[in-house]
Amino acid sequence: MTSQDFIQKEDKFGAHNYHPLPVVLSRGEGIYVWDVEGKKYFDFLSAYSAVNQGHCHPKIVKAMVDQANILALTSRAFYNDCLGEFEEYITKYFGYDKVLPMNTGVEGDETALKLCRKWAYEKKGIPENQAKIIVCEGNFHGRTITIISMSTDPDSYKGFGPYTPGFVIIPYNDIEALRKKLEDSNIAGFLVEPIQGEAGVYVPADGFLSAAYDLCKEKNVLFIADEVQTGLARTGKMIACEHENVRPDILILGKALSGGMYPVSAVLADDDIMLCIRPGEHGSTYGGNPVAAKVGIAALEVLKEEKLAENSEKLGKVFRAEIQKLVDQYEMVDLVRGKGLLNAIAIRPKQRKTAWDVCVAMKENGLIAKPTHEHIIRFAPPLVISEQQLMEAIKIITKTMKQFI
Ligand code: IF1
Repeated sequence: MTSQDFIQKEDKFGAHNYHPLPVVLSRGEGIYVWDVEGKKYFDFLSAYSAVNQGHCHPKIVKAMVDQANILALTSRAFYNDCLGEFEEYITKYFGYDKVLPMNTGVEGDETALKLCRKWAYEKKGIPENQAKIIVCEGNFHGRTITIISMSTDPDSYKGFGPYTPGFVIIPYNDIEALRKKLEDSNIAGFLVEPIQGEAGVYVPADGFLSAAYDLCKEKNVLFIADEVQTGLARTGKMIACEHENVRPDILILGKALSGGMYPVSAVLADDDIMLCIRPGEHGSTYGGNPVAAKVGIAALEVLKEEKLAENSEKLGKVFRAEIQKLVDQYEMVDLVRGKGLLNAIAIRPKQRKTAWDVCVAMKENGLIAKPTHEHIIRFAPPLVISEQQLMEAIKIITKTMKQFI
């Protein structure tokens, strides 16, 4: 079967909820993927930062396969001999009292919202059903009905109402707006992405996160960080909040917590918050299963053993400096922004050419990335990339941009 055949099959039998780049992948290793015709690509999406450790990392594969051969799923109706080890490992790793394991990122966000509301009623004393949570314009936290209820992107929410109430939306990166909304004594939490991914890798002003955290503390409001995409070494620190020495009250992790092997997410908090949820009040069939526990430990170990935060920090600077040369040189390349190896290039559309056309051309040249909005391309390679490989990839990006000039 050719790429076209595979594409047609998906088109015929699958729901049309995606519009993928026309490339059909069948193999991955480290920073590379291969299509069904055998062509090799640099992967500059990394499954939206789920494969920070690189495709099919041998250590993570081994953890998964070994455990899958022993015991894969027990449900949480019984204990298993892997979960406690994972819980101890991840809580010590990030410095929290407790963890609540789930599977997908959006489940992590939902869990954090439930925790926050429960804490608000039990600890803060907000009257029943009155708790509100502040969120930001341009947010992306997933696809469930509650999560899209806080979205400001019509593609995400339109046609899916009625919506879950209890959210207050402020502009991202607007500390004064936050200060104002925090005057309401029914505010329980502030949910924020340290860098907005879907909005186009939008980095807030230096000091925004720490100022927001301080304001939350003043008002006894929980600071909740969605680090599903920004966490786990992607931005040059283990979590992006570290750039501003902020320790979130509730920390949400996902994606690279499995290195792309398997859906593993986690919510971390201290006892005062986490113990507000009691037996029977929250959970998941698969959350915290033995395979997820082993995969999660291996994925976290790889980040430290291979110093991926340091590599991300260092090569992110190289990437932005190199792309800045294109910005200075070519009118079409508007700007580059990001932190660590989470970056985006904005292009000025030319002769009706969009970021999509640039991504198709880059694919032809051997590098795959994804547009977000009309004119922004996200660049997020696996963090195991070397400087030499990065320079090769930049050559492909440069060559492609030149084709459009
Ligand atoms: C898709 C974007 C990225 C996330 C944050 C929670 C979740 C995500 C900060 C939910 C998921 C994804 C999912 C993917 C597209 C994507 C995305 F372009 F939409 F914004 F990464 F940049 N919090 N992000 O970024 O995690 O439930 O999917 O595991 O196809 O929807 P999930």
